[in-house]
Amino acid sequence: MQRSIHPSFRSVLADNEIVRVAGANHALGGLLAEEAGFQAVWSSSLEVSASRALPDASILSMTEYLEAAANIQKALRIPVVADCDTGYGGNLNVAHMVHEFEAAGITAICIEDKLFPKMNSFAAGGQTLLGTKEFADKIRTAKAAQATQDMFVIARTEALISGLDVDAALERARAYADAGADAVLVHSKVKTRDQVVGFLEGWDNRVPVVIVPTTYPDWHIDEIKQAGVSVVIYANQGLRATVSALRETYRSVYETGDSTAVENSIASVQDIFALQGLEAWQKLDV
Ligand code: SPV
Ligand code: MG
Repeated sequence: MQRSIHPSFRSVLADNEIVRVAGANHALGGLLAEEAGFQAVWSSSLEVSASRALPDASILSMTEYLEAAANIQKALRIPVVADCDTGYGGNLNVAHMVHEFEAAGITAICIEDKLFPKMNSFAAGGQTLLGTKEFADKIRTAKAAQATQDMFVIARTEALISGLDVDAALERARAYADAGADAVLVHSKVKTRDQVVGFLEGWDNRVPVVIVPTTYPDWHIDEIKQAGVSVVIYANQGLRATVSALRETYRSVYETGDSTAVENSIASVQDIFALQGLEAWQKLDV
């Protein structure tokens, strides 16, 4: 029974025209995403905070997010892309973060151009951005801090989330790419793909583009590929599915007084054993 060895995110991106990434907050969730065929797992700040019943508002520490990402990565043969929020502070926090995530075997991190402490992109209320130059400096710091060529740094602009227009998002993304970002993530919370399509039309492909189609879920992967996107992150569908499934299961067991009604819709104990790799572990005990 050996632990999984995973390729770097950079090599997965080189081998795939489009990389599909699923959000998770623990190793088992990551394993199920891998089983479904995803090429990488997003260690989501929303999911990790929600798993602690806390808001996605820079409340947990860098160490806690690192532990979550590292635990997912240890179980997988596909790479984790770690959602590192704003980089947990200033430039030196970013450097420390890169050292720590890289040492833990994480090969891709994403930082966003909001102010620390940040608030989730979909929460009510305004968002304040860091200046373009200040965030470009964070990207420069992150790139200078990495120990290996493998480490992949995604610069995420929240320009559209904060109410700025597509031109502003493009200007920021260009500055981040020029500062050394390996890819740019453009996030949008409008209910159509229009803003992101506008961004892609103005983008000169100097680095790959990453999107998170949470509010425009009807954009099919083939069309996304056609539009020139390289990485798609389904950031929180797993978490939302878990909440629905647990809520319904607990409700049913409590209200009916036994668990007969849910038996056919929940995983078997044997299924859980298989996901745990129990058989291989038992063989280890010689
Ligand atoms: C996350 O999954 O934590 C993200 C995406 O950063 S979002 O929740 O849309 O901000
Ligand atoms: Mg996040």
